[in-house]
Order: sequence, then C-alpha cells, then structure tokens
Amino acid sequence: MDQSTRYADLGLSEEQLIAGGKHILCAYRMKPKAGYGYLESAAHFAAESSTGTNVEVSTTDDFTKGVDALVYHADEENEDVRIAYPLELFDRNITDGRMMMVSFLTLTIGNNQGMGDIEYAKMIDFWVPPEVIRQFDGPAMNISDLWRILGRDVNDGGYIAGTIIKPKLGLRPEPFAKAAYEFWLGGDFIKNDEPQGNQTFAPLRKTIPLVYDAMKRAMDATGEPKLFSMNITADDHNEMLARADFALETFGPDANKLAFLVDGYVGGPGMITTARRNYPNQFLHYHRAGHGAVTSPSSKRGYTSFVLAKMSRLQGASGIHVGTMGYGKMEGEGDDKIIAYMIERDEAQGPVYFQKWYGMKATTPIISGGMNALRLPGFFANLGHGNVINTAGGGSYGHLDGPAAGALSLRQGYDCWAAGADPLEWARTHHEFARAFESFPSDADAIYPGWRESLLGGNR
Ligand code: CAP
Ligand code: MG
Repeated sequence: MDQSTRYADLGLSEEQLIAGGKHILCAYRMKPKAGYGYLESAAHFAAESSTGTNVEVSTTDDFTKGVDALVYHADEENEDVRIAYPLELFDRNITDGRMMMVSFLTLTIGNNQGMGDIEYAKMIDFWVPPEVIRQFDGPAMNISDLWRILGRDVNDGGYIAGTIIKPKLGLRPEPFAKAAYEFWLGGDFIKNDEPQGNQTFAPLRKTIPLVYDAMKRAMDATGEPKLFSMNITADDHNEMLARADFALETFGPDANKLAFLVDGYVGGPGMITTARRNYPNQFLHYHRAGHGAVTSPSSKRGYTSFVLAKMSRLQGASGIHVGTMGYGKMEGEGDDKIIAYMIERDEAQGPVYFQKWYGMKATTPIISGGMNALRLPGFFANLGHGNVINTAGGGSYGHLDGPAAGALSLRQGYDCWAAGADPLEWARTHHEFARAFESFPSDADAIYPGWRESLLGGNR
C-alpha cells in the first residue's frame, strides 16, 4: 500500500522545521528491498515509526493524522531519507513530564528495523529542538568536576591519564587492588573493565574496600588525588543501587573521587537514567561495549557511534567512550572527532544537522581501546585538544617497567603533543615514554620508523 500521500511531504522545508522547533528530525541511510519504490518505502518506514501500520485502520481520526511522522527529504541516489517526528509522538514521564530516551529509540529505531520492504536503514544523525533539550536530564557532572578534584583549572584542566584494570577478568581482590595501587602511583584515573563486577572469585564487598585502601595509600604516597570509576551495571535497578550505595559508604570522605560506570548500550537507556537520577553527584561513565553490533560501518542498520554519543549527552552521561579515531584497536577514523566535538561543545555540525545545546552541560570524550603512549601524539594532533579522559589498559599494564611507568608514559605522550615536540626527540629526555617504544615495538615500528637507531643506537 502506497502511503506516501499521507506520510511524505517533500514540500516541507528543513529550515522551517528547525525554526518551528516542534519536531525531532532524523536522517537515515536507507535502501528499500528490490521491487519497492523509494518514496513509497520511506513513507511506510515513517508510518511504522509513528501512527501507521501496513494497512489503513478505521480508528484513525484527524488528530492522529496530525501527529504522523513525515518524510520531508528522500534522495534515492544518496540513500538519504529524513523524517520529521512531531514532539507529541514521544512518551513523557508521569512523574515529572520529562521525555525518555527509550521512547525516542522505540519510535525512530524500533519496528522500522526489520521491515519486509526495507533492505536497510541506519540513523546517521538526528536534531532536537530547544524544547527537547529542556526535557532531558543532561549531564550533572563532567570532566570539569574531575579537574576540581584533581586540583586543576576547572575550565581547561587537560589530560586525565587513566587505565582499566587488566586482565579484563580473573584477578581476585588482593591482586586487583595491587594492580590499582601500582597504576595510581603514576596515573590519575582507574576504571573497572566493562565486565568486572561481583564475580565469585572477586566479591565486590571484598574488592571495593581493598581498592579504596589502595587509593588512600596511593594518594598518601604521591600527594595527589586519585579517581576510580566503578562498574554498577546490573539487570536489577535495586542491585545497581546496592552496589553504588556500598561503594559510596566504603569511600566515605573520598566518595567525591568515585565515578559510576554503566554499560549503557547492553544495559539500555534505563540503566543510564538510574545512575543519572540516583547519583547526580557522581561522574556517570557511559561504557558502550556491544555498540559495534549496530554502529560498526559494516552494519547497515541501527545507528552510528555519533548518534549513540549524542543520545548519551541528552540522557546525562558525564563521559562516554568515543573511540580512538583510527589511532587505537577498535574501528574508527580521524573524522570521528566530530563525535567528540558534538558532545563537548555548545553547538556543533553533525553529519547532517547543526545542533545547538543551549547550555546543556558537556559530556566528556573518553578515549580508550588499544591506546598507549606512542599513539597519543598523533591522536591529539587529530583531535586538536587534550581535555579528555584516556584509559589505556594494555598501554599501562603492558609497559615493560610496570603500570606506574605505563601511566607516566601516557602523561609524557600527551605532554609531547602539548609541547609540539618531535616524539623521538622527546623520548631522549622522557624515560618512561622512551621505554614505551621497547614495550610496544610493533607500534613503534609502524608509527616511528627508525626509532631503534634513534633511541637504541641501532641495537636490537
Ligand atoms: C580497552 C577496553 C575498553 C575498550 C572499549 C577493552 O582496553 O577496556 O573496553 O576501549 O572500546 O576492554 O578493550 P585496552 P571503546 O586499553 O587494553 O585496549 O572505548 O571503543 O568503546
Ligand atoms: Mg574494556
């Protein structure tokens, strides 16, 4: 059934829709199945995403038609479909009237993912009007609050050197806390790895007190504040609260140094909001493990990493992993820097839409995934600034001289970029950075040809 007369209006102007402020606009990379018309398929996609189904129903009235999602742009050659969703479509809390991310997803990336006439459709960008910015929580905390804890300039506090306790799983409480202490002797920030929680070999009620003890000893030994991002991900809302409350009680006077990590992709929007609304005084660390199932360039459905990060800011993530922009181990490329710009600036250009945030707090880019000191100068040269949290697991625990040296090498890698220095020259006066070349020789060979002659006099 061709529904394009109802669910498409190519006469609508994107500029006027934006000026009107009464729609959420979504841009998809869409291709219909063979034999289906482009506009016809896009209109059916919009119907299934709003007020329709595959046949007309007798209960539809004029009000219903007034809140139809409308295709306002359909460019078959570029597979570019853009849909305007009236704000009335989106669900609101009965508790406080606010909007909810699950409703945005259910409509814009819901039944439309898997329709019989659509080969694929992937959301590449979306735009929200000021009213929607006002209807989401946004971040309560971000890197500025961590800089305050670290005693730095709260507006431009620079690079936070972090790690992930490795191995990913398999450390019992004592070795886990030892690994934390050793990194904190050189670095600022430690996170749980995304699957670490309350495994039977590392009961949380034993591990967390030991981690806090390690933090106190490291702060005493270094005279510096330290930060820990604890995973509170769990199916049960009450389990999340129990883990968070136990940790807050354990950290006591140092609770302001405790962040909460949530595996937000696999956990879903509800888990992020549980953390955001129950613990607004803690940095909310959004880990996106699993996102590659839909965000990977090899996936033609779902949405992109850019869209995921933009959703996380609306929901109130203090920081989200934004990838390594081609400099780490995960998929990505240099242009992914617009993901960081979109969540950290008050206005930015996305792949399709220019978004203003009207003062909503920034979400901090978290850089992680196969990073080590050698990869940092190039990474920061691409991004253009260092006001990020970087977590390097292998890059710290794989350093030949141990995790503290690994942490120092990360700091030195950042400082090398900040100084505009040549890394091989910089290595001559920065020992831990120099030892990163020997710790990660294949990276060194790939990034700094001739490093052996330069640093080792050609030996080995
Ligand atoms: C990194 C990491 C992070 C990934 C997540 C891991 O460890 O802890 O979870 O960075 O990817 O488990 O791989 P390494 P992303 O530093 O040892 O690679 O940040 O792209 O979401
Ligand atoms: Mg991990």
